[in-house]
Amino acid sequence: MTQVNLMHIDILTIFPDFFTSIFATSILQRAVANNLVRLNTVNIRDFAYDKHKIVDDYPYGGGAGMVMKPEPIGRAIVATKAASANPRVIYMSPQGQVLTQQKAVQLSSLEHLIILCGHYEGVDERVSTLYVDEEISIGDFVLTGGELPAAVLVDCVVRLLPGVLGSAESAAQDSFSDGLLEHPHYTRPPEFMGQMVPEILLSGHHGNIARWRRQESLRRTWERRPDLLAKVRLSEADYAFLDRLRRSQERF
Ligand code: 9D3
Repeated sequence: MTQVNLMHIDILTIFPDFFTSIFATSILQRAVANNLVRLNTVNIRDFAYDKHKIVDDYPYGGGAGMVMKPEPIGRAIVATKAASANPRVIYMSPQGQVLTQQKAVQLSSLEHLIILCGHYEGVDERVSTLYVDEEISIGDFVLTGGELPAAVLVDCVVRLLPGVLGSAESAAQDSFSDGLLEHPHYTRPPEFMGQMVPEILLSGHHGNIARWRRQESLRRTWERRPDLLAKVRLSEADYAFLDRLRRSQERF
């Protein structure tokens, strides 16, 4: 069988070891073994040419913390870019656009991602200006560096590549794909610590089960993430169910 879609991902970091166990785990490892993706780390320190391999320096203008020097990162990016015709350079940064499923889907069609992880206070701004195509954040909370965000992005993108998930796990049915939270899941035993599996799931009536699941999805989204409801396309039956939910709520 011929391989047509091999995504290439390079991660530029001063902590390459961070990614060893992540890349060696379950789905990512299988994707690499099946030649669906090439995952590679590039140690930015290898591109520091002074004898102490210094990658950071004090900020111009003063202030706390250190800034990553532009030269080693610049060299690392130029060397990594040379490996393909069409690389996309992404800088994991608290100042970036917040990652969404839609963004992950877009990135999953590219052939070469170069992901730059910052540390300390971040990288010299000229690196962004000269080499970075886009900056991505994973949310409004403070981490110590870009490595965890890079791992999150890789996981999120790689699972979308054709052939990575089995048809059972298929990414097309993801909750964030249809915009609603998922319905609850149950497995055996039918009773656990006095808690029963909902009768309808044991009924074998596929029509009723599908309707129940849809309604539980709507209920959870309405209760936990009402912001998502505003963005999804709903059927008449969905609206009718949500109306009933709202009215039952008003009575208490
Ligand atoms: C709050 C002042 N600075 C920290 C002492 C700013 C700062 C610099 C560097 C805050 C965080 C970081 C390191 N974070 C990342 O590199 C990062 C990140 C994050 O912290 N949250 C969400 N997404 C991302 S992507 C990269």
